Amino acid sequence: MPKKLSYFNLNGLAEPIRYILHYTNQEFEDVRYDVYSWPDPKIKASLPYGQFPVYEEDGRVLTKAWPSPNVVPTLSWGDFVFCGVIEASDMFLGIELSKDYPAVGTLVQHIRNLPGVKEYVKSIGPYTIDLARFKYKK
Ligand SMILES: N[C@@H](CCC(=O)N[C@@H](CS)C(=O)NCC(=O)O)C(=O)O
Repeated sequence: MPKKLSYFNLNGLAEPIRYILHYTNQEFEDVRYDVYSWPDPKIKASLPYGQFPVYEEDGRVLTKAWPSPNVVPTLSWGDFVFCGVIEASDMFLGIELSKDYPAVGTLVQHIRNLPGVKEYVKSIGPYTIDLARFKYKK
């Protein structure tokens, strides 16, 4: 069952999906586009709604929705999405939300330390963003 997730080389909307796929030990192609050279008109035109993330499995294309398995009894896909929102907010806004909201930090750390996720997080290292290099304007 070939699986493919396409997004920018950033955490953003794709990272919770990556976490879930790593945590559930699923092999997938992690396709990443350079955010600083976006938009690529050819690739943008090939996307169902002109936007990422796009998830493909067995020829089926899923976009504008996130895979939503109930991952384990104590964690839902919403926890993963929430973790991704916090991480992306921290990166884009240059803040550390968990400093003011320790419970948030506990959940984020819990997810980042899950088997599969932990090794993935270590392998990619921290994300950074330089907003001044963005070419894309809506
Ligand atoms: N509501 C949409 C949001 C998608 C979205 O905003 N994607 C952004 C990246 S986070 C994107 O592809 N931006 C590039 C563009 O619009 O050309 C969804 O959930 O798929």
